[in-house]
Amino acid sequence: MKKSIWLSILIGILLLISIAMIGLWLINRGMTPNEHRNMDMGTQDEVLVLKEDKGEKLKPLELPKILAPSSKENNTTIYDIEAKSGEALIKSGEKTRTLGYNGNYLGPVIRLQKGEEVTFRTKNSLDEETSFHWHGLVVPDNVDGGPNQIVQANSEKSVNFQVSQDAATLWFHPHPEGKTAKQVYEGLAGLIYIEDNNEKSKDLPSDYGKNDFPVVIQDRNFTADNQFDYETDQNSDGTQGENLVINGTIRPYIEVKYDKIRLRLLNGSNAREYKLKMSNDTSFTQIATDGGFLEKPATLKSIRLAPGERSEIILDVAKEKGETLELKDGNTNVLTFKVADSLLLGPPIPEELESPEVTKEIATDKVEKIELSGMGTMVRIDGKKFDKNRIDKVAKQGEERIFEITNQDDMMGGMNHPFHIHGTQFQIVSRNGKEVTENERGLKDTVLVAPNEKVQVKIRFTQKGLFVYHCHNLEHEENGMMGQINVI
Ligand SMILES: [Cu+2]
Repeated sequence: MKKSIWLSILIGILLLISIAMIGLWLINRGMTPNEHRNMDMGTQDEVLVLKEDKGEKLKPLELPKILAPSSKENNTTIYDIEAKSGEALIKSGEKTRTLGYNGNYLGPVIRLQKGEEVTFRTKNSLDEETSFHWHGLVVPDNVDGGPNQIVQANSEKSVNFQVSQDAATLWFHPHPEGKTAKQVYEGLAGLIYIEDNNEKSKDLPSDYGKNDFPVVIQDRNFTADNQFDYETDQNSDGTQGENLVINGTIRPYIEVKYDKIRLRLLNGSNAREYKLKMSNDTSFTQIATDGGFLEKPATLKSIRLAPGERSEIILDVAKEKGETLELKDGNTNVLTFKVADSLLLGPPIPEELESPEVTKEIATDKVEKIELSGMGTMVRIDGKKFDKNRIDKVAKQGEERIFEITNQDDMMGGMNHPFHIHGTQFQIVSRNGKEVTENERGLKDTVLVAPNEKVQVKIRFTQKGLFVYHCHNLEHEENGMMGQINVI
């Protein structure tokens, strides 16, 4: 009797072990080598280690053109923006087949004034659908360019809106469901600068390409004949490359002729995070986050940038005349500065930056929970994958609320998710109940949420319509880590 009970328990245990093993085998079958590496390490860090491409010579940093208006009709400034394919000399040797806006790779800088009315005449000259999304721009849903505003191949679409927000460094990129990650990887991304009177009154470095530089940081892989090969490099936990490409330049440098230079940093990578610092370990000054100026400048020795995030920093090189410095991510050089022997001196960085009109005070106890979870193809928001026919949340225009974003740890350790929401800017209240550091207190549209972290943000939708929110690890977005909020 006793013997048979023990026997059944033993058989039961063996059965459970074999079911678990079959389950693990099934999960493993669908994984790429990188995903296996992730499993071993428990994080997405260093899936591909960045290398500084010593085979390439130092080259001047490529500077995108400032987009000139095509015309002005009535009170509207009209800009033409075309998504097209091309080729660019990024790595020495053969040219790389690329995508770009109005050019071969990346896009121009679109400079807008607060209060101005603009029309973007967008044209899709690709052989597949795309969309034109203005990341961080506070506009109604029908001009936002999200996955519901597709522009078919070889067609055009005009959008018209009023620029209503304060000075900020925003960006634009495609957003078609299932094709965003590949189109961005191949080159579709550009910067938008919003300027206002407050910014002009602050006397900040603003001479484009002289003491005010766009810095679009991306990581890419190249085949032996210098091509991007998105399909092969694609990783369901975020596609990473081992070469850093800054504004389309490998190993870029800037000749610095001013004592203070402003860098408008954008992490335009699909999935890689950066922790940037100076080679001589000096501190720098952060003046802006995603959505505009900090109330007061913040002094930092390093800054973390997740995919989609922007940060404006000012370097003071007055003590480094004649020297060469680097902005680094770990041991890899991001950007080299050749500081001139004599420097033009600019005014000090102002102590107050933010426009007095910015109203961040949101008094509400209405908490809306958002739960991020999973890795690879298993990523979800609130347990669900994206369905463009489903509305996940509803908000009232003008209503204030707190979004409490959690990142559920899982058996594999979880992943960092940069959470982005369209059509508005928000303010981070706390991480795990603690106040955030001063450099995260500006307006944001993308916030990094680490495993087991709980981030509260204050949010108010001023624009109406159906907006998406998603993980800005673009492969997670493609894997369905996206939801929709209807603002009525
Ligand atoms: Cu994610």
